[in-house]
Amino acid sequence: MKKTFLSTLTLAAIALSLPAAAQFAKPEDAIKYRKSAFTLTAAHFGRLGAMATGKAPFDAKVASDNAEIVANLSKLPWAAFGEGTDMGDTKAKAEIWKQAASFKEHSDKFQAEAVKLAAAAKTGKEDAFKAAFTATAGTCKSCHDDFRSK
Ligand code: ASC
Repeated sequence: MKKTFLSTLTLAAIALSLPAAAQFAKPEDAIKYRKSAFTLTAAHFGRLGAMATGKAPFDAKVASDNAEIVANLSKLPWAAFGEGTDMGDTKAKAEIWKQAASFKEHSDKFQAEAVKLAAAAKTGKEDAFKAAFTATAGTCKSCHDDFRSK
């Protein structure tokens, strides 16, 4: 049991540190991976959004659980934006690779705000949750504005 858990952790650590090219056999695989990660992120972020905008009642446990998932998912897509993954079934703009430092800043900002959102949700305070949700949603939007085609 313990050994399995440690192996899983080791594998996860390796997966997060491997260069993108080593993780994905084909560019389509990388594109599919990052789109899957964003699909999951949107689903869990959407549950938070429903509560943040009053479309669903605030439930501290649901908020905390989903925000934790978003914070974890926020780490995943970036390794799948390697060279050669700009073409295909993707809305990714060429600017991602042309302005790589700016794209990295945007992705770092999202990850940082997602961690703060998870922390805010954990307090169980609705106001703190809503403020952190708004801040995080702003990082989604600004990256989409610059780096995702309509
Ligand atoms: C969501 C979602 C996004 C972001 C973005 C925030 O719920 O799916 O892409 O929020 O709309 O502006």
